[in-house]
Amino acid sequence: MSGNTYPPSAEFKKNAHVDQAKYDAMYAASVNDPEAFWKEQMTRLEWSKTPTKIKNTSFDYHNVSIKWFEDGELNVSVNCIDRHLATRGDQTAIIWESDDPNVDQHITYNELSEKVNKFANVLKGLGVGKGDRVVLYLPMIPEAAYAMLACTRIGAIHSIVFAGFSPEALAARVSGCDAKLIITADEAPRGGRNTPLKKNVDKAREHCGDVACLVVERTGADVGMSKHDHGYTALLNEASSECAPEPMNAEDELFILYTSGSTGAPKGVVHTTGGYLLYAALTHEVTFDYHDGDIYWCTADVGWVTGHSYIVYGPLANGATTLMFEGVPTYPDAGRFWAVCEKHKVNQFYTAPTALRALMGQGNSWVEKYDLSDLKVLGTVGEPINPEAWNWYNDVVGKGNCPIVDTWWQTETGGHMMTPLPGAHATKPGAAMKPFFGVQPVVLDPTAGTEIAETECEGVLCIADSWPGQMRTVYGDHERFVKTYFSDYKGYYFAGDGCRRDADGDYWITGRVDDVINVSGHRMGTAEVESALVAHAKVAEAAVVGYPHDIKGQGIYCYVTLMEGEEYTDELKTELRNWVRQEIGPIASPDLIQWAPGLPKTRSGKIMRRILRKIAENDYGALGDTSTLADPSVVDELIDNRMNK
Ligand code: 6R9
Repeated sequence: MSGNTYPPSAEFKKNAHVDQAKYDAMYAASVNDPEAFWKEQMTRLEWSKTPTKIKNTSFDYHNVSIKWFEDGELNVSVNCIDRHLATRGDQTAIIWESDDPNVDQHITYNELSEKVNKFANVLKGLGVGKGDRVVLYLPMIPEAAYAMLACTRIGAIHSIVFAGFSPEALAARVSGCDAKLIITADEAPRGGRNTPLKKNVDKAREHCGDVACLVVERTGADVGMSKHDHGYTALLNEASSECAPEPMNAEDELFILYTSGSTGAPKGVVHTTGGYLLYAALTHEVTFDYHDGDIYWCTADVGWVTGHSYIVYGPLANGATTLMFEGVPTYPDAGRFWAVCEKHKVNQFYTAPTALRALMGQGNSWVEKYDLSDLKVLGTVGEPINPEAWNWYNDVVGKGNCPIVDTWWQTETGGHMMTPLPGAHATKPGAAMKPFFGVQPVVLDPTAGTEIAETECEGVLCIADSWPGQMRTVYGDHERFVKTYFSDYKGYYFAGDGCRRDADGDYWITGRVDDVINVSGHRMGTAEVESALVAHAKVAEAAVVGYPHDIKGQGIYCYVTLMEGEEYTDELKTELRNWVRQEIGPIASPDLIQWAPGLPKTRSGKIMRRILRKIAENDYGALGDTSTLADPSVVDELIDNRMNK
């Protein structure tokens, strides 16, 4: 099953931070003596108080507790800005590429410092202090990075809500963390169209109450300001450019980021200051083989964890030049990614398989038009990458010269957990390959919950010990944290993914083993879409599953039962699609709705999703045992419906 392997070139290996021998030695050190390993690594950060306690962690179900560097003190903005000023004040920190291909901006570390200090004073002026929560609902503009860093400067905790989420979803997150302030923009230009962010905030406040709002003027549109609203530019112009950094304990909360799980509403994943930053910085340097002077571009949005760790915190902690892109891959045309790579001489490029699949379908000429000779390393994240897309990335984009790092990780893990290192490992199309330093993956038998000892095996992926970037808790609900990640397989962190280990001991992620689906690299709980559907007055019941989708990886397949007497019409399907977009956001828009006058249920009333998944996949031969169903004829009816669609 291993297929072709792609070793790094001799030249690449020669210049790489980590080659095979170094990886082996460092990995062994990191798991044999984590205390010593991380004590040495922590010196890559600047601490105002050096930690003496390194690791204090327990995965014991009765007492899950994760602390790293717990008596250390530091400030994230100092690490991402101040300590670079003496040596690289005039170096570009952020290259901003606007939605409009004719507009860009280079922001030096000196300029970043000035903006962040001023922004921090603006926040203080609005009454925000240490420990307060601030929600960011912003386009991909430099002010998003300024806002994040300004929060860290004063010890406020940010919670970013992706600008594609609806007012309803925004309101839930604002209330969920009891935010003191929302930072937004008038509008968000993307792909030539403007999303009315400030108007969305106004709608959200109908649900979550009158939280104060700071409005960045991105397009200058007239958005109507109430007494709860403040214009950004005027306040920034008045603010002092000096704001003393708040010394933070390593375990003080840095940010909250809501993410979907298999049950219930999204959870507020909590990351803390020291361990997270160290892990983001180390992984950024090692995984991408980032060298001083390189131009690095991650195409994610800061609304997702990838944007947190690999647009802002990791790169800036390393004094890197990080590119931030406001637009979409297909605007003004399908060559945009490659045009930006050529224009800014990008060396490391990090994107999602879904974008590659979409661009692959547009033909090679879009890539071939541009000079991509500066590219050195290519990365992917967010979902399994199919070999076709991997090969296209390797051959057409990388011209066979750029190692591909397929990075497996999660919002919960803070940074890369498994990935090939570009100068160390011969990559395999679709394999996440090797654990990062300090990460101890195990493959468990799903039912017995025991570790599988054989090298070649398949099962559920768990992690046996803590690493510094690990989430610490679910905001306001430690019990949920324990229940979600430590109760199915006692003594381990359960990631929710399945995996295969091949004969060489390399890891392949096979996808989620729970009710989470991955749509265009966006993670979604099927339960969230179901609860949006049943909130519609005409819907009695809904069951949502993923099905294979050529571009998105997985599409959203909804089985819907209507209230007694309602009519099953095509118009209603459209109405339900729009309804879900409004409840959650366009990313949750159902791809297929199938009317289901009956759903397959066990006698105890549990929906048999396994069967629904198979029907959605058009795979009727493998429905398995249907004898426990209360009414097996329901299945035939669903299959008939599916086939007649
Ligand atoms: C960083 C991020 C996490 C889930 C994760 C897994 C899937 C991410 C992957 C991958 C296969 C990869 N996933 N990277 N699957 N190969 N390289 O995406 O975080 O949004 O929390 O999603 O994404 O299923 O469990 P998040």
